[in-house]
Amino acid sequence: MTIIDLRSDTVTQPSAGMRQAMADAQVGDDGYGDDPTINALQARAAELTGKEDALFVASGTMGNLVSIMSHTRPGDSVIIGENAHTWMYEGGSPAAIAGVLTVTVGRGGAFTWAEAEKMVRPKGVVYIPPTTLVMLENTHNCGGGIIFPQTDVDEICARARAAGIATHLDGARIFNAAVAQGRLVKELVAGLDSVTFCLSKGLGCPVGSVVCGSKEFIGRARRYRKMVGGGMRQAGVLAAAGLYALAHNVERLAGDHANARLLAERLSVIPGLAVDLSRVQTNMVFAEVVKPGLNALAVMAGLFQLGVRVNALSLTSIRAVTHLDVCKDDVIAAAEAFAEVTNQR
Ligand code: TLP
Repeated sequence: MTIIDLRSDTVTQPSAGMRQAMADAQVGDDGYGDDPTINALQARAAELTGKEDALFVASGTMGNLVSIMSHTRPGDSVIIGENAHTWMYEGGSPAAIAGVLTVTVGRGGAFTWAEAEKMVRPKGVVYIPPTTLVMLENTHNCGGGIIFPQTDVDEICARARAAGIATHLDGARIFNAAVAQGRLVKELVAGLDSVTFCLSKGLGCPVGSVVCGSKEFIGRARRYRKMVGGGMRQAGVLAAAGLYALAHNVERLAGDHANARLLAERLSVIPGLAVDLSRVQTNMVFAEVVKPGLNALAVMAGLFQLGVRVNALSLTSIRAVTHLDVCKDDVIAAAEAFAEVTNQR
């Protein structure tokens, strides 16, 4: 049976070209700053994000954690969007390791400065955890892969800066946001103090993320990366995959977005499923199971029998993600499987 895996864009296999680039990579001990391929990746990441410097890290979770640690002190409070990945799925690391309080704002992922401002807590009062960081996520995973409205990003950054509060972007899928809007990543992140982006999602690498920011910030992040066990050695073999992805796998994200739209349109006409097409903006499709007596877990299990893999994020909600290992015919076949499972049960 052919498997159509729509659980995430993290499931991609490194391509032959990427594996060759990894095999050919020149490497050195990054503990001494000697790995030329890691250095090249970090320089390229800084250039693409318009920041001074960059740091290769093991994962998006590590990138967000070392960024929080670099912007805050234990006991500070951090404003973050509702259902942000960092809040939902990073093991509680902001609280457990960085020692910060997270305060959630907004609905469905994005938020405005007006919403954030209400939750800003002042500095210099002994009993108040001061707000030192605002975190955004673009695209927003649990929001359905939606794009954070750029006017809000820019206003939040400007107003936070004026208030002496740092801003960090979980830009795990910022390249999806850029391609979908026909804009450069550096334009989208210009107002932010720091950004983490992932190589291991739609860009198709086996592992790795990059944190970008000022030289001083990256210096701090490097120290925290070491503290959490993320120091690198001859990891240029991994960085080579990242350089390959940035050269070959960015523009093609538009195809993933077109496939997600096609899937969403097909799912939206299946009785028993509901899809908010206005939220299908990049490579994710969220379908609500609205048929009485049927739930998302049963649909997921039924699809599994037919070789289609998706994730149930709640009893009613299913997420399907397109990526470089699924084509148009795959999403058409997946939609047919959804119809079969939903009609049968
Ligand atoms: N997201 C994964 C799962 O953890 C849910 C996925 O399948 O979507 N930020 C965002 C917005 C993410 O979606 C993810 C991973 C991360 C950070 C964490 O990246 P990793 O898995 O590299 O730590």
